[in-house]
Amino acid sequence: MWITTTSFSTRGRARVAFPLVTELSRIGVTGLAVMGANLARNIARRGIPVAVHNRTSARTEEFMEAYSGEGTFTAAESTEEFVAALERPRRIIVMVKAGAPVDAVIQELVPLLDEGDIIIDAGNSHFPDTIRRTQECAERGLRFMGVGVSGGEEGALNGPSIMPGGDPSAYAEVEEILTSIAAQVDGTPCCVHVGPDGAGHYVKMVHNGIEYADIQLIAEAYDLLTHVAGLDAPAIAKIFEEWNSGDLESFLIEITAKVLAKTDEKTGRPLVDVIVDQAGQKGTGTWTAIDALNLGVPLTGITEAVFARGISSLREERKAASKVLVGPNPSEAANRTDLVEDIRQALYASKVVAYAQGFAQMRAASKNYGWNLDLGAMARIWRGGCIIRAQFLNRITEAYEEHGDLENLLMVPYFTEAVANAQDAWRRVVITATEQGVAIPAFASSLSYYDAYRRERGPANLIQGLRDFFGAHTYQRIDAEGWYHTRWPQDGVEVRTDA
Ligand code: NBP
Repeated sequence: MWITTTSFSTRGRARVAFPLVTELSRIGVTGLAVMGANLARNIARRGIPVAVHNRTSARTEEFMEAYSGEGTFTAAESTEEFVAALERPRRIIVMVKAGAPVDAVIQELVPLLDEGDIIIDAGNSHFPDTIRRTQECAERGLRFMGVGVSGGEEGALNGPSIMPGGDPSAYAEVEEILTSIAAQVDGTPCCVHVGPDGAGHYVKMVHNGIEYADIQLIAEAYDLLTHVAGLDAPAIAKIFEEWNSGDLESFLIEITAKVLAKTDEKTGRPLVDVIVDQAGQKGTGTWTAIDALNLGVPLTGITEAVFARGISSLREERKAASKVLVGPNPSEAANRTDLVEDIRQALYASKVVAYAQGFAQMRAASKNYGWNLDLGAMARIWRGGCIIRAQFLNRITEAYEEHGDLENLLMVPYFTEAVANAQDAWRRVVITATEQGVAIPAFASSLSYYDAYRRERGPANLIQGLRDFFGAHTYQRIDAEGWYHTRWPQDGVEVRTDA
Protein backbone atom coordinates (compact mmCIF):
# COMPACT_ATOMS: atom_id res chain seq x y z
CA MET A 1 0.00 0.00 0.00
CA TRP A 2 1.25 3.49 -0.83
CA ILE A 3 0.97 6.23 1.71
CA THR A 4 2.24 9.78 1.70
CA THR A 5 5.15 10.51 3.95
CA THR A 6 4.67 13.19 6.51
CA SER A 7 7.83 12.57 8.47
CA PHE A 8 10.25 13.76 5.83
CA SER A 9 11.84 17.08 6.71
CA THR A 10 11.92 19.76 4.07
CA ARG A 11 14.65 21.84 5.72
CA GLY A 12 13.16 25.19 4.75
CA ARG A 13 12.19 24.07 1.25
CA ALA A 14 8.66 23.68 0.02
CA ARG A 15 7.24 20.45 1.48
CA VAL A 16 7.38 17.64 -1.05
CA ALA A 17 5.15 14.62 -0.58
CA PHE A 18 6.52 11.31 -1.83
CA PRO A 19 4.67 8.03 -2.06
CA LEU A 20 6.05 5.84 0.71
CA VAL A 21 5.72 2.10 0.76
CA THR A 22 4.64 0.28 3.89
CA GLU A 23 6.17 -3.05 2.83
CA LEU A 24 9.73 -3.61 4.02
CA SER A 25 12.55 -3.06 1.55
CA ARG A 26 14.80 -5.95 0.59
CA ILE A 27 17.90 -3.76 0.67
CA GLY A 28 18.92 -0.26 1.70
CA VAL A 29 21.39 2.21 0.27
CA THR A 30 22.85 4.95 2.46
CA GLY A 31 24.94 7.60 0.69
CA LEU A 32 23.11 9.06 -2.28
CA ALA A 33 25.88 10.90 -4.10
CA VAL A 34 26.37 9.82 -7.71
CA MET A 35 27.40 6.20 -7.05
CA GLY A 36 24.88 5.39 -4.30
CA ALA A 37 22.01 7.04 -6.16
CA ASN A 38 22.75 5.12 -9.34
CA LEU A 39 23.19 1.80 -7.54
CA ALA A 40 19.84 2.32 -5.75
CA ARG A 41 18.17 3.10 -9.09
CA ASN A 42 19.79 0.08 -10.73
CA ILE A 43 18.44 -2.18 -7.97
CA ALA A 44 14.96 -0.63 -8.00
CA ARG A 45 14.71 -0.90 -11.79
CA ARG A 46 14.95 -4.65 -11.33
CA GLY A 47 11.78 -4.63 -9.28
CA ILE A 48 13.54 -4.83 -5.92
CA PRO A 49 12.18 -2.49 -3.21
CA VAL A 50 14.99 -0.22 -1.93
CA ALA A 51 15.19 1.99 1.15
CA VAL A 52 17.28 5.12 0.57
CA HIS A 53 19.02 7.42 3.04
CA ASN A 54 21.65 10.12 3.07
CA ARG A 55 23.34 12.00 5.93
CA THR A 56 22.11 15.31 4.50
CA SER A 57 18.44 14.65 3.94
CA ALA A 58 18.10 17.30 1.23
CA ARG A 59 19.98 14.87 -1.01
CA THR A 60 17.42 12.14 -0.28
CA GLU A 61 14.66 14.58 -1.17
CA GLU A 62 16.38 15.45 -4.44
CA PHE A 63 16.79 11.77 -5.18
CA MET A 64 13.11 11.09 -4.60
CA GLU A 65 12.05 14.11 -6.64
CA ALA A 66 14.10 12.90 -9.57
CA TYR A 67 13.81 9.11 -9.44
CA SER A 68 10.94 7.94 -7.24
CA GLY A 69 9.04 6.90 -10.36
CA GLU A 70 11.72 4.40 -11.37
CA GLY A 71 10.86 1.78 -8.76
CA THR A 72 9.73 1.10 -5.22
CA PHE A 73 11.71 3.35 -2.90
CA THR A 74 11.27 4.09 0.78
CA ALA A 75 12.92 7.39 1.65
CA ALA A 76 14.21 7.65 5.22
CA GLU A 77 15.23 10.86 6.89
CA SER A 78 16.91 9.31 9.92
CA THR A 79 19.12 6.26 10.30
CA GLU A 80 16.49 4.79 12.63
CA GLU A 81 13.78 5.10 9.97
CA PHE A 82 16.16 3.67 7.41
CA VAL A 83 16.94 0.57 9.47
CA ALA A 84 13.27 0.10 10.36
CA ALA A 85 12.37 0.08 6.67
CA LEU A 86 14.39 -3.08 5.96
CA GLU A 87 13.42 -6.74 6.02
CA ARG A 88 15.65 -9.13 8.01
CA PRO A 89 18.40 -9.97 7.79
CA ARG A 90 18.92 -6.33 6.96
CA ARG A 91 21.08 -5.69 3.92
CA ILE A 92 22.59 -2.22 3.94
CA ILE A 93 24.79 -0.84 1.17
CA VAL A 94 27.00 1.97 2.42
CA MET A 95 28.12 4.16 -0.50
CA VAL A 96 29.85 7.09 1.16
CA LYS A 97 33.27 8.66 0.79
CA ALA A 98 35.98 6.13 1.68
CA GLY A 99 37.81 6.51 5.00
CA ALA A 100 36.38 8.05 8.19
CA PRO A 101 32.84 8.50 6.73
CA VAL A 102 32.50 4.71 6.41
CA ASP A 103 33.39 4.25 10.08
CA ALA A 104 30.99 7.04 11.06
CA VAL A 105 28.13 5.35 9.20
CA ILE A 106 28.96 1.94 10.71
CA GLN A 107 29.01 3.45 14.21
CA GLU A 108 25.56 4.90 13.65
CA LEU A 109 24.15 1.68 12.23
CA VAL A 110 25.59 -0.88 14.65
CA PRO A 111 23.40 -0.09 17.72
CA LEU A 112 20.28 -0.31 15.53
CA LEU A 113 21.06 -3.67 13.93
CA ASP A 114 20.39 -7.24 14.97
CA GLU A 115 22.58 -10.33 14.86
CA GLY A 116 23.18 -11.57 11.32
CA ASP A 117 22.39 -8.24 9.63
CA ILE A 118 24.72 -7.34 6.77
CA ILE A 119 26.61 -4.09 6.19
CA ILE A 120 27.96 -3.83 2.64
CA ASP A 121 30.64 -1.21 2.05
CA ALA A 122 30.55 -0.73 -1.73
CA GLY A 123 32.90 2.28 -1.88
CA ASN A 124 36.61 2.30 -2.63
CA SER A 125 37.78 1.44 0.88
CA HIS A 126 41.36 0.45 1.60
CA PHE A 127 41.47 -3.32 2.19
CA PRO A 128 43.16 -3.17 5.66
CA ASP A 129 40.20 -1.02 6.80
CA THR A 130 37.83 -3.67 5.43
CA ILE A 131 39.67 -6.43 7.31
CA ARG A 132 39.41 -4.36 10.51
CA ARG A 133 35.72 -3.52 9.99
CA THR A 134 34.90 -7.16 9.27
CA GLN A 135 36.46 -8.10 12.60
CA GLU A 136 34.76 -5.27 14.51
CA CYS A 137 31.34 -6.12 13.05
CA ALA A 138 31.83 -9.85 13.70
CA GLU A 139 32.48 -9.05 17.37
CA ARG A 140 28.98 -7.55 17.46
CA GLY A 141 27.37 -10.45 15.61
CA LEU A 142 27.09 -8.52 12.33
CA ARG A 143 28.24 -9.60 8.90
CA PHE A 144 30.37 -7.10 6.97
CA MET A 145 31.10 -7.17 3.26
CA GLY A 146 33.72 -5.12 1.37
CA VAL A 147 32.47 -4.92 -2.18
CA GLY A 148 34.45 -3.43 -5.07
CA VAL A 149 32.26 -1.70 -7.66
CA SER A 150 33.76 -0.54 -10.93
CA GLY A 151 32.32 1.28 -13.90
CA GLY A 152 31.86 4.82 -12.62
CA GLU A 153 28.44 6.39 -12.49
CA GLU A 154 27.31 4.90 -15.79
CA GLY A 155 28.28 1.40 -14.65
CA ALA A 156 26.57 1.82 -11.27
CA LEU A 157 23.34 2.65 -13.07
CA ASN A 158 23.40 0.21 -15.97
CA GLY A 159 25.58 -2.66 -14.81
CA PRO A 160 28.93 -2.44 -13.02
CA SER A 161 31.58 -5.06 -12.47
CA ILE A 162 31.12 -6.14 -8.85
CA MET A 163 33.82 -7.70 -6.66
CA PRO A 164 32.18 -8.84 -3.41
CA GLY A 165 34.34 -9.83 -0.47
CA GLY A 166 33.17 -11.13 2.87
CA ASP A 167 31.56 -14.02 4.65
CA PRO A 168 30.09 -16.52 2.11
CA SER A 169 26.86 -16.70 4.16
CA ALA A 170 26.46 -12.94 3.77
CA TYR A 171 27.16 -13.17 0.05
CA ALA A 172 24.46 -15.83 -0.28
CA GLU A 173 21.96 -13.29 1.12
CA VAL A 174 22.83 -10.65 -1.50
CA GLU A 175 24.01 -12.75 -4.44
CA GLU A 176 20.70 -12.57 -6.30
CA ILE A 177 20.55 -8.79 -6.02
CA LEU A 178 24.22 -8.18 -6.89
CA THR A 179 24.30 -10.55 -9.86
CA SER A 180 21.07 -9.05 -11.23
CA ILE A 181 22.44 -5.47 -11.20
CA ALA A 182 25.91 -6.38 -12.52
CA ALA A 183 27.00 -6.10 -16.15
CA GLN A 184 26.35 -9.30 -18.11
CA VAL A 185 28.79 -10.70 -20.68
CA ASP A 186 27.81 -13.74 -22.76
CA GLY A 187 25.02 -14.39 -20.27
CA THR A 188 27.42 -14.40 -17.30
CA PRO A 189 27.14 -11.70 -14.61
CA CYS A 190 30.29 -9.70 -13.93
CA CYS A 191 30.00 -10.50 -10.23
CA VAL A 192 31.46 -13.38 -8.29
CA HIS A 193 32.27 -13.91 -4.62
CA VAL A 194 35.96 -12.97 -4.46
CA GLY A 195 36.95 -14.19 -1.00
CA PRO A 196 36.74 -13.32 2.71
CA ASP A 197 37.12 -9.91 4.46
CA GLY A 198 39.32 -7.56 2.38
CA ALA A 199 39.54 -9.69 -0.77
CA GLY A 200 36.87 -7.79 -2.75
CA HIS A 201 38.34 -4.39 -2.03
CA TYR A 202 41.84 -5.72 -2.74
CA VAL A 203 40.85 -6.98 -6.18
CA LYS A 204 39.10 -3.66 -6.89
CA MET A 205 42.29 -1.87 -5.80
CA VAL A 206 44.43 -3.89 -8.23
CA HIS A 207 41.79 -3.32 -10.92
CA ASN A 208 42.25 0.41 -10.38
CA GLY A 209 46.04 -0.02 -10.41
CA ILE A 210 45.85 -1.80 -13.76
CA GLU A 211 43.59 1.03 -14.95
CA TYR A 212 46.39 3.47 -14.02
CA ALA A 213 48.90 1.45 -16.09
CA ASP A 214 46.51 1.12 -19.05
CA ILE A 215 45.86 4.87 -19.06
CA GLN A 216 49.55 5.74 -18.70
CA LEU A 217 50.46 3.47 -21.65
CA ILE A 218 47.77 5.15 -23.76
CA ALA A 219 49.13 8.56 -22.75
CA GLU A 220 52.68 7.53 -23.73
CA ALA A 221 51.45 6.29 -27.13
CA TYR A 222 49.62 9.61 -27.61
CA ASP A 223 52.77 11.53 -26.63
CA LEU A 224 54.88 9.62 -29.18
CA LEU A 225 52.28 9.99 -31.92
CA THR A 226 52.17 13.72 -31.19
CA HIS A 227 55.80 14.59 -30.60
CA VAL A 228 57.66 11.97 -32.64
CA ALA A 229 55.23 11.06 -35.44
CA GLY A 230 54.07 14.70 -35.61
CA LEU A 231 50.33 13.92 -35.76
CA ASP A 232 47.52 16.12 -34.46
CA ALA A 233 44.75 15.01 -32.10
CA PRO A 234 42.09 14.27 -34.79
CA ALA A 235 44.60 12.09 -36.70
CA ILE A 236 45.54 10.25 -33.50
CA ALA A 237 41.83 9.79 -32.74
CA LYS A 238 41.48 7.88 -36.02
CA ILE A 239 44.46 5.70 -35.15
CA PHE A 240 42.94 4.77 -31.77
CA GLU A 241 39.65 4.06 -33.48
CA GLU A 242 41.44 1.58 -35.80
CA TRP A 243 43.37 0.07 -32.89
CA ASN A 244 40.05 -0.57 -31.16
CA SER A 245 39.15 -3.19 -33.74
CA GLY A 246 42.20 -5.39 -33.04
CA ASP A 247 44.04 -6.92 -30.04
CA LEU A 248 43.73 -3.65 -28.15
CA GLU A 249 39.93 -3.53 -28.30
CA SER A 250 38.78 -2.09 -24.98
CA PHE A 251 36.69 0.60 -23.34
CA LEU A 252 39.74 2.78 -22.65
CA ILE A 253 41.00 2.68 -26.27
CA GLU A 254 37.45 3.40 -27.46
CA ILE A 255 37.05 6.47 -25.24
CA THR A 256 40.59 7.66 -26.07
CA ALA A 257 39.46 8.00 -29.71
CA LYS A 258 36.40 9.95 -28.53
CA VAL A 259 38.34 12.28 -26.22
CA LEU A 260 40.95 13.01 -28.93
CA ALA A 261 38.26 13.67 -31.55
CA LYS A 262 36.40 16.25 -29.45
CA THR A 263 36.65 19.88 -30.56
CA ASP A 264 36.63 22.64 -27.95
CA GLU A 265 33.62 24.87 -28.54
CA LYS A 266 35.36 27.94 -27.13
CA THR A 267 38.55 27.83 -29.19
CA GLY A 268 37.81 25.48 -32.08
CA ARG A 269 40.94 23.51 -31.10
CA PRO A 270 40.96 19.84 -30.09
CA LEU A 271 39.68 19.84 -26.48
CA VAL A 272 42.61 17.70 -25.36
CA ASP A 273 44.99 20.50 -26.42
CA VAL A 274 43.42 22.93 -23.97
CA ILE A 275 43.22 20.55 -20.99
CA VAL A 276 45.92 21.14 -18.34
CA ASP A 277 48.49 18.32 -18.35
CA GLN A 278 48.19 17.58 -14.65
CA ALA A 279 46.64 14.23 -13.68
CA GLY A 280 44.57 13.77 -10.53
CA GLN A 281 44.37 10.64 -8.43
CA LYS A 282 42.35 9.32 -5.53
CA GLY A 283 44.88 6.91 -4.07
CA THR A 284 44.01 3.42 -5.25
CA GLY A 285 47.05 3.30 -7.60
CA THR A 286 49.30 4.31 -4.72
CA TRP A 287 47.75 1.65 -2.44
CA THR A 288 48.35 -0.97 -5.13
CA ALA A 289 52.00 0.03 -5.50
CA ILE A 290 52.55 0.15 -1.73
CA ASP A 291 51.14 -3.34 -1.22
CA ALA A 292 53.24 -4.65 -4.13
CA LEU A 293 56.31 -3.25 -2.35
CA ASN A 294 55.17 -4.83 0.93
CA LEU A 295 54.66 -8.18 -0.78
CA GLY A 296 57.94 -7.92 -2.75
CA VAL A 297 56.09 -8.17 -6.09
CA PRO A 298 57.76 -6.33 -9.01
CA LEU A 299 54.92 -4.07 -10.17
CA THR A 300 56.74 -1.68 -12.46
CA GLY A 301 53.94 -0.69 -14.87
CA ILE A 302 51.39 0.41 -12.26
CA THR A 303 54.00 2.01 -10.03
CA GLU A 304 55.51 4.02 -12.91
CA ALA A 305 51.98 5.12 -13.82
CA VAL A 306 51.52 6.47 -10.28
CA PHE A 307 54.90 8.25 -10.43
CA ALA A 308 53.98 9.68 -13.86
CA ARG A 309 50.88 11.27 -12.32
CA GLY A 310 53.17 12.61 -9.61
CA ILE A 311 55.54 14.26 -12.10
CA SER A 312 52.56 15.61 -14.06
CA SER A 313 51.42 17.43 -10.93
CA LEU A 314 54.79 19.25 -10.64
CA ARG A 315 53.52 21.67 -13.26
CA GLU A 316 55.30 24.82 -12.08
CA GLU A 317 58.59 22.94 -11.59
CA ARG A 318 58.32 21.43 -15.06
CA LYS A 319 57.66 24.86 -16.52
CA ALA A 320 60.87 26.18 -14.96
CA ALA A 321 62.87 23.05 -15.86
CA SER A 322 61.76 23.23 -19.50
CA LYS A 323 63.73 26.47 -19.79
CA VAL A 324 66.87 25.08 -18.16
CA LEU A 325 67.27 21.35 -18.76
CA VAL A 326 68.26 20.41 -22.30
CA GLY A 327 67.11 17.38 -24.28
CA PRO A 328 68.41 15.83 -27.49
CA ASN A 329 68.13 17.53 -30.86
CA PRO A 330 65.07 16.19 -32.67
CA SER A 331 66.05 13.88 -35.50
CA GLU A 332 64.15 13.45 -38.74
CA ALA A 333 64.95 9.75 -38.73
CA ALA A 334 62.47 9.26 -35.91
CA ASN A 335 59.48 9.92 -38.12
CA ARG A 336 59.49 6.48 -39.76
CA THR A 337 56.51 5.27 -41.76
CA ASP A 338 56.17 2.18 -39.57
CA LEU A 339 56.31 4.14 -36.31
CA VAL A 340 52.54 4.05 -35.75
CA GLU A 341 52.43 0.25 -36.03
CA ASP A 342 55.52 0.00 -33.78
CA ILE A 343 53.77 2.10 -31.15
CA ARG A 344 50.66 -0.11 -31.36
CA GLN A 345 52.79 -3.18 -30.73
CA ALA A 346 54.73 -1.52 -27.91
CA LEU A 347 51.42 -0.55 -26.30
CA TYR A 348 50.08 -4.09 -26.56
CA ALA A 349 53.23 -5.75 -25.21
CA SER A 350 53.48 -3.27 -22.32
CA LYS A 351 49.80 -3.85 -21.52
CA VAL A 352 50.40 -7.61 -21.37
CA VAL A 353 53.22 -6.97 -18.89
CA ALA A 354 51.06 -4.62 -16.76
CA TYR A 355 48.33 -7.26 -16.50
CA ALA A 356 50.86 -10.03 -15.86
CA GLN A 357 52.25 -7.96 -12.99
CA GLY A 358 48.79 -7.11 -11.57
CA PHE A 359 47.74 -10.76 -11.62
CA ALA A 360 51.06 -11.83 -10.09
CA GLN A 361 50.36 -9.34 -7.29
CA MET A 362 46.87 -10.77 -6.69
CA ARG A 363 48.39 -14.26 -6.59
CA ALA A 364 50.94 -13.17 -3.98
CA ALA A 365 48.25 -11.34 -1.97
CA SER A 366 45.98 -14.37 -2.11
CA LYS A 367 48.71 -16.49 -0.52
CA ASN A 368 49.78 -13.81 1.95
CA TYR A 369 46.27 -12.93 3.21
CA GLY A 370 44.84 -16.46 2.84
CA TRP A 371 42.14 -15.52 0.31
CA ASN A 372 42.30 -18.36 -2.21
CA LEU A 373 41.49 -16.01 -5.12
CA ASP A 374 40.27 -17.53 -8.38
CA LEU A 375 42.28 -15.32 -10.76
CA GLY A 376 40.54 -16.58 -13.91
CA ALA A 377 37.21 -15.54 -12.39
CA MET A 378 38.64 -12.09 -11.65
CA ALA A 379 39.47 -11.64 -15.34
CA ARG A 380 35.98 -12.91 -16.21
CA ILE A 381 34.17 -10.33 -14.05
CA TRP A 382 36.32 -7.53 -15.52
CA ARG A 383 35.13 -8.29 -19.07
CA GLY A 384 32.09 -6.04 -18.71
CA GLY A 385 30.93 -3.03 -16.71
CA CYS A 386 34.33 -1.87 -15.50
CA ILE A 387 36.82 0.68 -16.79
CA ILE A 388 39.42 -1.89 -17.90
CA ARG A 389 36.89 -4.05 -19.75
CA ALA A 390 38.59 -5.51 -22.81
CA GLN A 391 38.57 -8.41 -25.24
CA PHE A 392 41.99 -9.27 -23.94
CA LEU A 393 40.53 -10.40 -20.59
CA ASN A 394 38.99 -13.44 -22.30
CA ARG A 395 42.54 -14.62 -23.05
CA ILE A 396 43.48 -14.22 -19.38
CA THR A 397 40.44 -16.21 -18.22
CA GLU A 398 41.31 -18.96 -20.74
CA ALA A 399 44.92 -18.95 -19.52
CA TYR A 400 43.85 -19.64 -15.93
CA GLU A 401 41.26 -22.21 -17.01
CA GLU A 402 43.90 -24.10 -18.99
CA HIS A 403 46.92 -23.68 -16.75
CA GLY A 404 45.55 -23.36 -13.20
CA ASP A 405 47.81 -21.71 -10.66
CA LEU A 406 50.00 -19.66 -12.99
CA GLU A 407 53.03 -17.85 -11.59
CA ASN A 408 53.08 -15.37 -14.46
CA LEU A 409 50.80 -14.82 -17.44
CA LEU A 410 53.83 -14.25 -19.68
CA MET A 411 54.50 -18.01 -19.46
CA VAL A 412 51.24 -18.90 -21.22
CA PRO A 413 51.90 -19.62 -24.93
CA TYR A 414 49.34 -17.03 -26.12
CA PHE A 415 51.07 -14.23 -24.21
CA THR A 416 54.61 -15.58 -24.72
CA GLU A 417 54.04 -15.37 -28.47
CA ALA A 418 52.24 -12.02 -28.34
CA VAL A 419 55.17 -10.41 -26.54
CA ALA A 420 57.80 -12.21 -28.64
CA ASN A 421 56.11 -10.99 -31.82
CA ALA A 422 55.94 -7.42 -30.53
CA GLN A 423 59.36 -7.16 -28.97
CA ASP A 424 61.31 -5.83 -31.97
CA ALA A 425 58.80 -3.00 -32.45
CA TRP A 426 58.71 -2.44 -28.67
CA ARG A 427 62.51 -2.07 -28.52
CA ARG A 428 62.52 0.31 -31.52
CA VAL A 429 59.91 2.47 -29.79
CA VAL A 430 61.89 2.61 -26.54
CA ILE A 431 65.07 3.49 -28.47
CA THR A 432 63.31 6.15 -30.57
CA ALA A 433 61.58 7.73 -27.58
CA THR A 434 64.85 7.80 -25.65
CA GLU A 435 66.73 9.34 -28.59
CA GLN A 436 64.01 11.93 -29.03
CA GLY A 437 63.77 12.75 -25.35
CA VAL A 438 60.15 11.66 -24.89
CA ALA A 439 59.46 10.15 -21.45
CA ILE A 440 57.99 6.64 -21.67
CA PRO A 441 58.25 5.31 -18.10
CA ALA A 442 55.63 2.58 -18.52
CA PHE A 443 56.80 1.37 -21.95
CA ALA A 444 60.44 1.29 -20.86
CA SER A 445 59.91 -0.22 -17.42
CA SER A 446 57.64 -2.93 -18.88
CA LEU A 447 60.35 -3.83 -21.38
CA SER A 448 62.97 -3.88 -18.63
CA TYR A 449 60.73 -6.14 -16.55
CA TYR A 450 60.37 -8.47 -19.53
CA ASP A 451 64.13 -8.54 -20.06
CA ALA A 452 64.80 -9.09 -16.36
CA TYR A 453 62.14 -11.79 -15.98
CA ARG A 454 63.39 -13.80 -18.96
CA ARG A 455 67.03 -13.85 -17.71
CA GLU A 456 68.13 -17.02 -16.00
CA ARG A 457 70.99 -15.15 -14.36
CA GLY A 458 70.81 -11.42 -13.60
CA PRO A 459 73.27 -9.07 -11.90
CA ALA A 460 72.05 -9.51 -8.29
CA ASN A 461 75.13 -11.65 -7.55
CA LEU A 462 77.08 -8.39 -7.41
CA ILE A 463 74.40 -6.78 -5.19
CA GLN A 464 74.81 -9.68 -2.74
CA GLY A 465 78.60 -9.29 -2.86
CA LEU A 466 78.33 -5.60 -2.04
CA ARG A 467 75.79 -6.18 0.75
CA ASP A 468 78.08 -8.81 2.24
CA PHE A 469 81.06 -6.43 1.99
CA PHE A 470 79.49 -3.45 3.80
CA GLY A 471 76.97 -5.21 6.06
CA ALA A 472 77.95 -8.89 6.38
CA HIS A 473 74.52 -9.73 4.96
CA THR A 474 75.84 -13.09 3.62
CA TYR A 475 75.22 -14.74 0.25
CA GLN A 476 74.48 -18.14 -1.26
CA ARG A 477 76.82 -19.93 -3.72
CA ILE A 478 75.71 -21.46 -7.04
CA ASP A 479 77.79 -24.58 -6.35
CA ALA A 480 77.04 -25.37 -2.71
CA GLU A 481 74.27 -25.32 -0.09
CA GLY A 482 74.22 -22.82 2.75
CA TRP A 483 74.94 -19.18 3.49
CA TYR A 484 78.41 -17.59 3.32
CA HIS A 485 80.28 -14.47 4.37
CA THR A 486 83.62 -13.30 3.13
CA ARG A 487 85.77 -11.37 5.63
CA TRP A 488 86.45 -8.78 2.91
CA PRO A 489 88.55 -6.13 4.67
CA GLN A 490 90.21 -8.51 7.14
CA ASP A 491 91.72 -11.60 5.55
CA GLY A 492 89.42 -12.19 2.50
CA VAL A 493 88.54 -15.68 3.75
CA GLU A 494 85.04 -17.07 3.09
CA VAL A 495 83.19 -18.68 6.02
CA ARG A 496 79.94 -20.60 6.12
CA THR A 497 77.50 -18.84 8.46
CA ASP A 498 74.65 -21.34 8.78
CA ALA A 499 76.60 -24.49 9.57
P1 NBP B 1 31.63 10.63 -2.59
O1 NBP B 1 32.86 9.81 -2.46
O2 NBP B 1 31.75 11.99 -3.16
O3 NBP B 1 30.96 10.75 -1.12
C1 NBP B 1 29.82 11.52 -0.92
C2 NBP B 1 28.83 10.79 -0.03
O4 NBP B 1 29.45 10.47 1.24
C3 NBP B 1 27.62 11.65 0.30
O5 NBP B 1 26.48 10.83 0.34
C4 NBP B 1 27.96 12.19 1.67
O6 NBP B 1 26.85 12.60 2.42
C5 NBP B 1 28.59 10.98 2.28
N1 NBP B 1 29.33 11.26 3.51
C6 NBP B 1 30.47 11.93 3.74
BR1 NBP B 1 31.44 12.82 2.44
N2 NBP B 1 30.85 11.95 5.01
C7 NBP B 1 29.89 11.27 5.66
C8 NBP B 1 29.71 10.95 7.01
N3 NBP B 1 30.59 11.30 7.94
N4 NBP B 1 28.61 10.23 7.35
C9 NBP B 1 27.73 9.87 6.42
N5 NBP B 1 27.84 10.14 5.11
C10 NBP B 1 28.92 10.83 4.73
O7 NBP B 1 30.49 9.83 -3.39
P2 NBP B 1 30.60 8.97 -4.73
O8 NBP B 1 31.44 9.66 -5.77
O9 NBP B 1 29.21 8.58 -5.04
O10 NBP B 1 31.41 7.68 -4.29
C11 NBP B 1 30.99 6.82 -3.25
C12 NBP B 1 32.02 5.73 -3.06
O11 NBP B 1 32.13 5.00 -4.29
C13 NBP B 1 33.42 6.24 -2.76
O12 NBP B 1 34.08 5.33 -1.91
C14 NBP B 1 34.11 6.24 -4.11
O13 NBP B 1 35.50 6.14 -4.03
C15 NBP B 1 33.49 4.98 -4.73
N6 NBP B 1 33.50 4.92 -6.19
C16 NBP B 1 33.27 6.04 -6.90
C17 NBP B 1 33.28 5.96 -8.29
C18 NBP B 1 32.98 7.18 -9.13
O14 NBP B 1 33.07 7.10 -10.36
N7 NBP B 1 32.59 8.31 -8.51
C19 NBP B 1 33.52 4.75 -8.92
C20 NBP B 1 33.72 3.60 -8.16
C21 NBP B 1 33.72 3.72 -6.78
P3 NBP B 1 26.38 14.14 2.39
O15 NBP B 1 25.50 14.25 1.18
O16 NBP B 1 25.65 14.28 3.65
O17 NBP B 1 27.60 14.99 2.30
